[in-house]
Amino acid sequence: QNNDGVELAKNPTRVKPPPMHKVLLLNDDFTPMEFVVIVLQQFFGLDRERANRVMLKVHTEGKGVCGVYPKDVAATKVAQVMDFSRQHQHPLQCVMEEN
Ligand code: TYC
Repeated sequence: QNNDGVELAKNPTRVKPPPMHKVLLLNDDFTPMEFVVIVLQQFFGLDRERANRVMLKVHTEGKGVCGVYPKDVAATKVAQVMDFSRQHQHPLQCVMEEN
């Protein structure tokens, strides 16, 4: 029996939480700082101060973590940010990586 109470013939009992994935923004020379701050607030729930801090980290260090989520949630965030950036004709890149 796994930890959802479901009987399983071969699958091992799930003992670990689902693997988490970082969502990162990458720096570029063209996307306005203000647009990145809006993305961080709108899609990652950061307040303006935290959003500004993450944006400046990406700007100076090349990349920065927006949040850490289960795989499907992380993939949705990446797709939403990429769509939003393209709609506004900015080259902003959002990627995910497993922890
Ligand atoms: N480097 C950009 C600029 O100077 C700002 C920027 C920050 C772009 C973070 C992308 O993920 C990014 N306008």
